[in-house]
Amino acid sequence: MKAPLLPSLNKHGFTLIEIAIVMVIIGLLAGGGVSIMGMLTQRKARNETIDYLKETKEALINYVTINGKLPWADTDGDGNQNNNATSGTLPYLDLEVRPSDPYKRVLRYGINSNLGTDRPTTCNALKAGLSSGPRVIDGDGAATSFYIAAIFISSGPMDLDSDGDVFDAITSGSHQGDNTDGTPNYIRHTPIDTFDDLVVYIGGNELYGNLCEYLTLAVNNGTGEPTAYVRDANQGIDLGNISGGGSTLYEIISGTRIEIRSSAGGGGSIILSDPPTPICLAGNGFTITIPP
Ligand SMILES: [Ca+2]
Ligand SMILES: [Ca+2]
Ligand SMILES: [Ca+2]
Repeated sequence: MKAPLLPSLNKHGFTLIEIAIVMVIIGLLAGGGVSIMGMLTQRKARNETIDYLKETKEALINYVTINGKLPWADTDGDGNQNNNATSGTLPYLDLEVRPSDPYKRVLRYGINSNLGTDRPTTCNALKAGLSSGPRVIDGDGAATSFYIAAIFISSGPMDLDSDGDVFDAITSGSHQGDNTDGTPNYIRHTPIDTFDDLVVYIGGNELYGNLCEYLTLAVNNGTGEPTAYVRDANQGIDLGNISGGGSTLYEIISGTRIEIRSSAGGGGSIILSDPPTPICLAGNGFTITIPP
């Protein structure tokens, strides 16, 4: 018996070919849906990471304003800074921010070693200009590295350069750097096939404006008076000494406690002056006079 010339019809009147075509279309739609969902989920995680980095930066700037210094890095993973550690993970407990990014990893964190001690050391280093510590190359700018005050990095979701560390390096092209250890410099870059880290850094000038206010102190020593020693009691150092009849200007940080003493190194006794010391100075300028 011969096979029928027309394709067989089911009870709804669709040919098998029509059903097959519909099945393929449904399959394509479902597959596309999955990949769109995946893309949206990835974008959501990336945006949440950018928000987390912004919160972290705000917390760091506020921490510096309150404490006069950056927190050291955390090197033992307990969330608290470890003294004198310039690279490690974010000390999230000291900063009072969430412990990890949306990828459930703690941020990498590095600072300039001069900015973790106290306000005078930090401000003196910032005023002089940073000349050591972590450096970064920014993929949106010149291919030259520059010194920064602090840097914090999310690894992003992947170890895209497949070096066994979820932080990535860019080792070819005009902008190169390595976020696994910041050697010779860190790198901020838009995502590429081999790099998906998210990087935020704080420059010296940005920190300076939030932290350091200087004033000029004039000290006049009366004619015939013995040498007077001008002491910064906050730092425990002599700013200088002035012989009788002399006058000197000092640039000091607002809030510094000044003493005028009869001997070097905090020795001797307080010398009578107008106004009397010890005194805490603030404002733009100040004059202390030792009467003859
Ligand atoms: Ca710690
Ligand atoms: Ca990565
Ligand atoms: Ca990597």
